[in-house]
Order: sequence, then structure tokens, then C-alpha cells
Amino acid sequence: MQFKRPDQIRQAPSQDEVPPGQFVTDKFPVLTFGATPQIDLEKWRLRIFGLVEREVELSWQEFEDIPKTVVEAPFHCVTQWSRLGNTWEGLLFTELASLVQPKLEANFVMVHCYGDYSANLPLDVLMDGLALLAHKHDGALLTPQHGWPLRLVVPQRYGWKSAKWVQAIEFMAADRPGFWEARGYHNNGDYWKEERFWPELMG
Ligand SMILES: Nc1nc2c(c(=O)[nH]1)N[C@H]1C(S)=C(S)[C@@H](COP(=O)(O)O)O[C@H]1N2
Ligand SMILES: [Mo]
Repeated sequence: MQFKRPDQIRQAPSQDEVPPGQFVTDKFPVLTFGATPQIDLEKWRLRIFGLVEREVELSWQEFEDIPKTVVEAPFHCVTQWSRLGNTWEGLLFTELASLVQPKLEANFVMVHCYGDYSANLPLDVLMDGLALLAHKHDGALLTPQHGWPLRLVVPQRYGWKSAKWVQAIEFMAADRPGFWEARGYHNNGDYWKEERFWPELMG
């Protein structure tokens, strides 16, 4: 694998600012729809497919061997709690993209999870240099409830886009709603704009 070692810490902008309608907690609540999936690392695979030059399927061993980056970022859940100063470690999305080489037509991404969950994002949000596939939080491996072995972290969007237990990443030409985006959550989810729910549901 021809990753350069990023070997650096990146920090999200506006680290200590709290977006409108949020309150800060030191806790790290678990927000999961349904049960925590049971995952066997031996059978675990991360599949990257769709509009890419090279589809890739990584085993856990292969994922471990790829150099990692640390990203410091706040986490803002749409249910209004914010946890500031999280340290995530993992594979930057930009590095993953360089491995598969998205085609020019690829403008959106669907993240598919173990269990019945998905989240959609524009490719440019994932390419912001902060979004990553994290296996560690605050120096320790993720716990099962927080997405072990691997979760997406999208520092610039509400937490429901940070899909836990990632199984596959699909590059797409056209957008498609993910699990919550099809059930009333805003398609974009920018916390600075309070994009919480479908505009037509807002009074
Ligand atoms: N697979 C999966 N990922 C998920 C969820 C989920 O229910 N299933 N919940 C989302 C929501 S709403 C939030 S706020 C964050 C919470 O992450 P945490 O449980 O690690 O705090 O995970 C997101 N990722
Ligand atoms: Mo959430």
C-alpha cells in the first residue's frame, strides 16, 4: 500500500465554539438506533466500491498496516449534546480516496454499516482533510457501543453522519438519503446552520 505516513495532528476549526442550540457535556453518550452489531475481526472487511478506478476490500490486518492520522475535533449530536476536544485516530478519508481513486463523476458517498444503518455525504465534505475512519477515540480503541472496530467521523456535520461499524463505502454520481436522512433528518446536517430536520418539518 503506497500511503505516505501523514504523521501529524490535525485540528478542526472552531474547536471551542458551541453551535446554536447545543449544550456541552464531558460525557460521551451512546446514540444507536437498534442493537450494537456483533463483529468478528477475522471476518471483518471494509469494502470500497462504486465509481472508483480501483475497488478495494481491506481486511483488519490490512487496515492496521496503513499509517494513521490524529484529528482533534468537537462532536455535536442533533439531540443537542456536544462533546468538545475529542481525539480521533484513524485513516483520513483523503488517504482512502487516494487508494481507490474516485472517478470524476463521483460526487456523493453512501456509508454502509454492519447492522441496518447508513449515512450519505457529499464527497467534498469527506475530502475536507478532517473526516476519517477512526479506530481510536481519546487514545483507546473504540468500545463496541461507540463503533468498534471502525467508524466514520465527520467533524463538520452533526453526529448521525459519523456512522459506526462501517462495512462499505460507496462512491456515487447522484445523492441518495441514508438511514436518518430518509426519516426526517436534514440531508446536509451542518450544525452551524442548525440543519437538524427536513425543512418542511420545521415550524
Ligand atoms: N451504525 C450507526 N452509526 C451511528 C448511529 C447508529 O444508530 N448506527 N447513530 C449516530 C448518531 S445519531 C450519533 S449522535 C453518533 C453517536 O456516536 P456515539 O454513540 O459514539 O456517541 O453515532 C452515529 N452513528
Ligand atoms: Mo445523534
